[in-house]
Amino acid sequence: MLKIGIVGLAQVGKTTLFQILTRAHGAGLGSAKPEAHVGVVRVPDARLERLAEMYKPEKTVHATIEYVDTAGSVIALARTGVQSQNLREMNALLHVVRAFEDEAVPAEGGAVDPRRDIENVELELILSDLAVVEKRLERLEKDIKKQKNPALEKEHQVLQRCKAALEKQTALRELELKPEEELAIRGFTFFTIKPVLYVLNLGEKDAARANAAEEFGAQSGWKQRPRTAVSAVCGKVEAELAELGDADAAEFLASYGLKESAVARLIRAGYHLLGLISFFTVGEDECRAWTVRAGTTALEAAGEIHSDIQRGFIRAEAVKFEDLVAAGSLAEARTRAQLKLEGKEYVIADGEVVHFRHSG
Ligand SMILES: Nc1nc2c(ncn2[C@@H]2O[C@H](COP(=O)(O)OP(=O)(O)O)[C@@H](O)[C@H]2O)c(=O)[nH]1
Ligand SMILES: [Mg+2]
Repeated sequence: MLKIGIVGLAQVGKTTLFQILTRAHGAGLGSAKPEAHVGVVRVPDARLERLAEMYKPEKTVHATIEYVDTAGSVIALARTGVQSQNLREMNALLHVVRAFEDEAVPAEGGAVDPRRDIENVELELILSDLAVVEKRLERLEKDIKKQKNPALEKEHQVLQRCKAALEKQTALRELELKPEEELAIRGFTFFTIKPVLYVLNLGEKDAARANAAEEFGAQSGWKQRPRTAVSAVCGKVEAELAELGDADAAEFLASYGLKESAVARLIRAGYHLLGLISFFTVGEDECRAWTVRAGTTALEAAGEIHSDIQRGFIRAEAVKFEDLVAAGSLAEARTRAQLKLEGKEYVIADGEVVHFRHSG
C-alpha cells in the first residue's frame, strides 16, 4: 500500500491532523512518543457511494491510503539514521505548515511564518539528498575507473544532474527526468523527489477562508511546481468536527461559515498527487473502488483484482460512471451501447466501472 508521511516542524499540528484523518482519537497518540504512528485511511468517493445506492451490496470497499504520523521536527528526523530511513520509504510527503496563532503553543522558529518554515524544511531535505548524492558519486567514480560499465556511467550522469540541481537549492522533483533516468536513481529514495502536499494549518478565525490554500500557493509560487500541491485545513475545527454526529456537524460547520469538512478534499488531493486513479467493480455482493496508477492498462488492472482474472483475461467491459448511473443498470448501458468492449492494452480511465470477462 502507498504511504504518505505526515511531516513538518514540531508543534504544527501533525498529530492532530493524523488523528482527524484516521479518526483514532486519543489512545496513546501523544506527540511526545518517539515512534511513528501508522493508520489506514479510506479515500472518500461520492461515486462509490452512489454505486452502493444502486446495487445495495453486502460490502462497499473504498480505496485506501496509509498515513504515517512522524514525531517531532522533520529537520531532526532527516538528520538521524533509522528515522530518516523510515522517512525515505514514504511515497509522498504531507508537509503540515503552521499558520495558526496560539500563544499557548510555542512555534519552532519563533513567529508564525509558513513560507519561512517551508523554505527551511526544504533546504534541510535538499542538504540530506545532496549528502547522499555526493557519497554515491565518490564511490561511483572509483568504480568507473576500475571497469567500464554503461549502467554505472548512466547513474553517474544522472547523479551529476541531481548534484547540480541540489547545489542550486532546487528540489529533485523539479528535474525533468526520463523514465530510465528516474529508474537509475530510484533506489536512493531521495526526499526532494517525492511528491509533496503542503497543508496550511489555519487558525480558527481563518477557518472559513476556503481559498487560503489557493492564495498561498499562487503567491509563493509553490502550486505551479511539479508534483506539488497546496491545501488548507483548520486542525482545531476539524478535530471538534470529527467528534460530532452528522446533524451537529452541519450546524458546527455553519457557525464557522463552512459547508463541508476540508478533510475529504485533503485525502483526495493526496491520492491524486500520488498519480492514482480509481476504477470500480459493482455487484450485489460488493461495490469496490480499486486503486491504480494513471496509465494502467486493462490487463494490469485485472491483475490488481486477481492473478486468475489476469491470466484468463478475455475482454474488459468498461462504462463511464455517469453513463451507468443514467442507464440504471449494466444491461441497460449495454443496450445503449455505452458498455465498451476493450482489449488488454486499453488504458483505464478514472471513474470507469469495469467488468472483466475471463476464462477459468
Ligand atoms: N489553536 C490551534 N491549535 C492547534 C491547531 N492544530 C493543532 N493545535 C495545537 O497545537 C499543539 C501541537 O499539535 P500537534 O498535533 O501535537 O503537533 P505536532 O507536534 O506537529 O504533532 C497541540 O496543543 C494542538 O492542540 C489549530 O488548528 N489551532
Ligand atoms: Mg506529533
